[in-house]
Amino acid sequence: MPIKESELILNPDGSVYHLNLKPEHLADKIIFVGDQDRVERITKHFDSIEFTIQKREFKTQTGYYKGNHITVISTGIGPDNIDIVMNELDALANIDLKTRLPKAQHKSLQIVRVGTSGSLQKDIPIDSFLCSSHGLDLNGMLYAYKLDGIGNPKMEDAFIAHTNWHSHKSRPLVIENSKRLEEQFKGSNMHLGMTATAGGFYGPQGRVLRLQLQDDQLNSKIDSFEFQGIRVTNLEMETSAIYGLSKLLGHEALSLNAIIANRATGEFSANPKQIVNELIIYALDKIAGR
Ligand code: R1P
Repeated sequence: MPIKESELILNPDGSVYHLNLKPEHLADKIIFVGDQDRVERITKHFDSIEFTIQKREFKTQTGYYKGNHITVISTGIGPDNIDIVMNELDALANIDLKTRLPKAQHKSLQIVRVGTSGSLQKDIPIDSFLCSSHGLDLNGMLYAYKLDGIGNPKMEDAFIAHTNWHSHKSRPLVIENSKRLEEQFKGSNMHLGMTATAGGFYGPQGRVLRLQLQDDQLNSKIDSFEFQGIRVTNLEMETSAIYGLSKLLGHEALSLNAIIANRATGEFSANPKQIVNELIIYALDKIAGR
């Protein structure tokens, strides 16, 4: 049965609803950034740019970097936006938009997030790089989907017990990265750790302005959690959603983080743009095989 017009919404020009992209605009190698202004900070290094479009916070540019065909797209902030971006990118790759039927041949995309994040550990300082070995989902968006065993129930149970996780919140879910991409992007200056993905910036990440938290000790319990040598190193708002939907849709994903804050010491980078620019160069060099 073709997917109905109300479910897979296309614009009058045939592009997907939010991203405004057609299949020919998409490369197999994709870089996600949060901030729409970060797209050109990446593509200014490209040899050529063949396509640019923006709708809302979703800005896309596709071009070539040292012979590699790459799409850079801004996702905006949060797991709800990742749901939109991942589903629409997968539709471009794996659904025939004319017949509205899944294609016979599955195409796997390679997705690398180049984002910012706050460290939870004193020994992972500001202005460093971190690659997410796992996404620790604390926001629950993924529970809309049949999860088909993508989590790690033993680690999740240990985390729930360690943090005395409140039963009204969604069950934490641990999802692995693409080991192949981790191997490709690893480096001596790249920390590795489990990244917790929150569904908000303030309360959901333990920040207090004027509202009290359900558990004001949660961040310190998260940062003291350890399971088989794995600890939670940092907090941000997209990684677990990218890892989860990539696993379910058959894509490879890796999240790279520029650490711009340290929640354990209270420090914030004096020049966050610089460390993000350094991570951009690092990621592009790894794509180019350097
Ligand atoms: C919050 O300020 C935003 O910054 C981080 C968080 O994940 C969230 O999206 O990442 P980006 O700088 O990549 O957007």
